[in-house]
Amino acid sequence: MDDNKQKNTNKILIGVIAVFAVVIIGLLIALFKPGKEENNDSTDEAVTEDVITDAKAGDTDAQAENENDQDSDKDTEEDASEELLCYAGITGTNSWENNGKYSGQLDISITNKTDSDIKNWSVKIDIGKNTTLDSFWNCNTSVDNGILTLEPVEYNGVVSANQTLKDIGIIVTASSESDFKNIKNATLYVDGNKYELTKETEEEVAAEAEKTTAEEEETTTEEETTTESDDNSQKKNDDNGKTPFEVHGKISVKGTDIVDENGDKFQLKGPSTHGIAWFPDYVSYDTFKTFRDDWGANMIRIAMYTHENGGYSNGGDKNYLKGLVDEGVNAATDLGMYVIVDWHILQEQNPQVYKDDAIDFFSEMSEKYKDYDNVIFEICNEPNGNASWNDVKSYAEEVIPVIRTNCPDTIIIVGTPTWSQDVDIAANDPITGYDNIMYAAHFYASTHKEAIRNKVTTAIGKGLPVFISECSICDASGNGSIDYNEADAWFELIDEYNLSYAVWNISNKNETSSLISSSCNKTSGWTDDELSETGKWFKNKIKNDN
Ligand code: IDC
Repeated sequence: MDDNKQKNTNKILIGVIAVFAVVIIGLLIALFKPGKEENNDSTDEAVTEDVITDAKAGDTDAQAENENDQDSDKDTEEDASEELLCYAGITGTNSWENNGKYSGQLDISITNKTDSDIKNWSVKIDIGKNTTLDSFWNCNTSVDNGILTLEPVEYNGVVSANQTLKDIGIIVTASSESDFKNIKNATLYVDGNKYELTKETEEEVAAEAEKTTAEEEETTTEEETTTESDDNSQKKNDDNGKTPFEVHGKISVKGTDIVDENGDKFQLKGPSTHGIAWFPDYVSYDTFKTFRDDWGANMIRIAMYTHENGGYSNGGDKNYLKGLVDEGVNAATDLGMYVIVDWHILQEQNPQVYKDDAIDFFSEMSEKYKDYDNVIFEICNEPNGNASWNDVKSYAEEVIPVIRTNCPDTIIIVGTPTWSQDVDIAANDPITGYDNIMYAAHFYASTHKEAIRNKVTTAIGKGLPVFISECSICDASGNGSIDYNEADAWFELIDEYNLSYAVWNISNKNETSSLISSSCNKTSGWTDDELSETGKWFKNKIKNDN
């Protein structure tokens, strides 16, 4: 009896333990079920997705693994419907037929909607094996078997939290229009791995969607307000509530001064773009408007490089570049601002090198803008190296008459040797036979000091009209430190002689001369915090210097 009792007790105990064990195991399974895992690791996701892709492609191992794991399958379906937080975008902005082939410009952006910076990015684009890469900007490139890889240049290696990196562009030539149109996917990689970070839960997606809609609504309202204020601000930037052009009209050169249509001395002042092929996004109405309304600028200089970076005469896409110039001229004109079209020679040193192109270009520009009284032509940014004043002068004597055929009295700025410093030399032998010709003097205050100021005063003393069509307060590389004392000395001279000036440069490139902070991707409406040190200094200068 006792034995039986003992056996029964044991059976009950074993039963209880078994039930308990089943419950614990059940709980553990429920807790660690893959479906409940948080998908916060991009690498895991990429792997899951790869498995699916492989399975579709018929990889039996991957398929078996996949079929055995329904939950993981379900997860992936959910992942696919989730919005990516970080991704590369690609937009075609311009395309054209090119000798039986098809060329076009593609702008690439990288969006980072997370609170952490993205570093070591690269972007891969399947351009196809028959497509060639013609030019690119703000990125390094390599092409392997039809796959184009873009990598950062020294100043855009980080995509800051909650920012979109822009201004990366390429121009490609494809065999046909459809091949070109097929280039539509750009994939983001970080540290060499595909980067497809998605939101963690559906709730978050919903919350984000709600936020976006709210933001969109806000933006729409803002846009409405902007459009309204646009109408008013067409008339802004002058005491009379008129645009600079409405007040000053057609300008001309009298003695060493620029005078307005009333014959009053007038000073043009405003920023210069960086090379428009490098930073096309800043060639816009909104960008220029910010300079007009927030900075008090009455002029914009549009710098089109002729040599560097697939410049106009060095393999650049002429139609695309002329299109950008046109956008800039029209934006400035709509805003009632004066605008310089700058043939930005630099690395080729001598303007004679691309003279034929210059003649064609200015023939076309002067015809196109002959009725635009706000346009100024700058025919050779900075002759340098061995280019003598004789070279420059004889170049100018061929280009000026071409412009004069269409524009009898438009102001023309002629560059001078030694990176537009030798105005004193030009003053000894100026171009004769034409009115409204000015001569360029450029300075970068940390490098160019008293000696160059003396050249300017000497030239003016000899009656030469000087235009400071490019300047900054850092060194001649466009970078380095700012020399505020020399900058002040230059502006004393500018004020004393009523000199007009253009400030290098409208971009957020990570160099001292850029006016916009390199961490800011906005192309207009910058707060002071979003300006570089140089930007803050010049904003104050342009605004308060009357
Ligand atoms: C510089 C730009 C720099 C670019 C370089 C190309 O700031 O980002 O990489 O050109 O050569 C000039 C030129 C102007 C230069 C600038 C600074 O007119 O094109 O821009 N500078 O070096 N003259 C004196 C200085």
